[in-house]
Amino acid sequence: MSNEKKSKVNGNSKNEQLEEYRVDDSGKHLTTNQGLKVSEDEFSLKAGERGPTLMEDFHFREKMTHFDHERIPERIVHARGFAAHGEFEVYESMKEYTKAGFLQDPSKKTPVFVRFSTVAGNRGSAETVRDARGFATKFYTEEGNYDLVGNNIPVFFIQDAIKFPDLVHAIKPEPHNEMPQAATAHDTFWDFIANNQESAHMVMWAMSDRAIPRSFRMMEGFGVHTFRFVNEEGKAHFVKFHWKPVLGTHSLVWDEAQKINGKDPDFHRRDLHESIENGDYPEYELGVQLIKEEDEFNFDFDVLDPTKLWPEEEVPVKIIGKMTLNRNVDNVFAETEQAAFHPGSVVPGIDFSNDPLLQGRLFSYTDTQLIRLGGPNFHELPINRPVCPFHNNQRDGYSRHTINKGQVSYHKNSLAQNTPAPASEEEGGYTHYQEKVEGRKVRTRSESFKDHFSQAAMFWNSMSEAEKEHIIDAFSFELGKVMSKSVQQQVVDMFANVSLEMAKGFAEAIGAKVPEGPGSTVTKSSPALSQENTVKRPHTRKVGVIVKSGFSGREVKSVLKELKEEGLQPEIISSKLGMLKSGEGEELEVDHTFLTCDSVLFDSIYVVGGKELDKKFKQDTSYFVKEAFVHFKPIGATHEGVSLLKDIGIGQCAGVVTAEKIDTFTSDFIEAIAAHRHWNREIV
Ligand code: HDE
Repeated sequence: MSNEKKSKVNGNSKNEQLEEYRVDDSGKHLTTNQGLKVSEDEFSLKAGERGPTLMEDFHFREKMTHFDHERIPERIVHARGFAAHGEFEVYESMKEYTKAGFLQDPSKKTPVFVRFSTVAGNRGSAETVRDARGFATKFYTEEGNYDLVGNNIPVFFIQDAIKFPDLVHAIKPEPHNEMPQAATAHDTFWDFIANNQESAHMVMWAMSDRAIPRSFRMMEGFGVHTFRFVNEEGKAHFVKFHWKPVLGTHSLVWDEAQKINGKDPDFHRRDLHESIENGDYPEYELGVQLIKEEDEFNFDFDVLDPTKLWPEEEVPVKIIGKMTLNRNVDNVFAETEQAAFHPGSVVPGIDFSNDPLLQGRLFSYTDTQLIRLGGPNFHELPINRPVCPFHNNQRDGYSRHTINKGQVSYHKNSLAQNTPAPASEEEGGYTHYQEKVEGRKVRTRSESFKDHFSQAAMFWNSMSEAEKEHIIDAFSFELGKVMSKSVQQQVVDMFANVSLEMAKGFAEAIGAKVPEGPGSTVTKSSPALSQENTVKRPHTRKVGVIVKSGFSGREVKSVLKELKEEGLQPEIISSKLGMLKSGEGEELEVDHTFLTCDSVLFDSIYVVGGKELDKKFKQDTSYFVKEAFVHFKPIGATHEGVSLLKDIGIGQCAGVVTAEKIDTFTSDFIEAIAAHRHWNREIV
């Protein structure tokens, strides 16, 4: 490895390992896969200038055959995903709870690879659809790979893995016409929901703003299931995992989300990719909720039920470490697409619970890779290789890379002194937590899993007024697209058990029979569930700055400088690309025209204007500002922008910051941007 390369990859064991596989083709001769230099790559070998192509043309055949096989099956769920590399560090030793090596030493950095995804859409689908998001993390630890394969919603639709194929069949485009793509707004999904009422709690999350995140960088992650932490002494705690984004948890509004899907179907991956390229590394803190084994039955939910969360006010989230994503992949297929996650990839100190959803997942993930990645050797793909050595007696199969030496490939043996040999617990061998289990073989569900509505009601009770309104609108949209009146009514009646007020709200909107009650008696709420209570920071927010030549140069430049210093990203929008000249002669480069970007792609709009504003400029500005206004975004205006805003009909109101002179404008505007959205706005 060259010194330059070494310094780039040093200190991150996964990156060092990947370096061995990286190939730089630039500046090289073109060869076949056998290494033969190719002299011609544009014309196939023919019998005569105008004659047929010859079978003998091995270069043509190799090139075409490879091309013909370039696609692999996409993931049946979570097909649309985007990933990045990074590292994880624990804040303090978790020795008291777990012996997991990567959770012991705050000075140790563990390489990670995280793949975010939507669930329902296919690999080419748009990204800001209403859906849960996958949040799958592979920790490359010294004890083997640990995969935390989570979602951005802490509960799941179903309680038993055997129902997963039914759920997914219902969510996916309907089989007779393959519509709609990446959407739950159709009959089969809602028919499934109404007839599988354990889904109520997750549906509440899916209809909430959580299902349309602003960015992968601004959403929480959850392990969903209850796992076990086991310490050196063999003592176990039930544990739930949380990822808390340092930038807070923020969402789009539905109208905006739908428009982004057209304007930039890559919105979320672009955001992640650009942030990392800009050095604004996404950060998430790892939190754990811990319940003692002896307290298993002390709650009003069953800890094994994946449709239940543990309210943070009852079981606090202990923040134990931080993950930083600091490197984009080199090749999306090789890394993101070939990454194989599996909730069963654990390390000593982390174990499972009997959650029947988790138990089924432990089967499904290896099975799916066998078809997707074409055989049993997918663990050898560079992205999936552990950074620690691995040895066993598994051999052969499609695409085997390792060359296992020697005559022995079985255990027990004497010819290789009975190696590779199992390791004792002291030597790091994984031992399963010795939970006592006994029971009859039954196909049934525990009574303790049968309350489907209390936590759904708690979720509703915890929402702010704006969030409640969004949930009613989401149900009204989704059910408004359902053709079957019967399914619509079944859903209305089902969700009357969560909140009568809510069910009435959307029943009216879709012309269904308004339910009469009795409704829910649950009054509990969990403030941690509302995004109103999240962290609010202006960092990395995109500000679309609408400017024209003749603008007030010095002042505007100082606003832009201040915004940048505070970590915001102002981007200049005007009628044409090129340079703008201020009244004082300063120059400003235009990043986008009104055509190449859109209001929905920014977190806020700052109207500056300039001299001699023509009708078209005013119309375009008006469109951008009005869109931002109805999406409750902060809007700023200075100089000529102030009167432009007045002409558009936008006066003083929440989140609109104007100033003839810039005095305190920038700090007020930044504060408005940090607030994310301003719901207290009369939209007429
Ligand atoms: Fe998955 N899930 N899942 N899932 N899941 C897959 O594995 C499955 C569930 C999750 O970025 C598949 O490699 C079953 C819950 C993520 O590569 C498949 C059940 C949670 C990803 C599969 C569940 C998840 C997957 C498809 C019910 C949150 C993407 C491709 C028992 C805790 C990982 C693949 C990536 C992917 C099965 C439910 C998260 C088919 C059977 C609950 C983030 O194996």
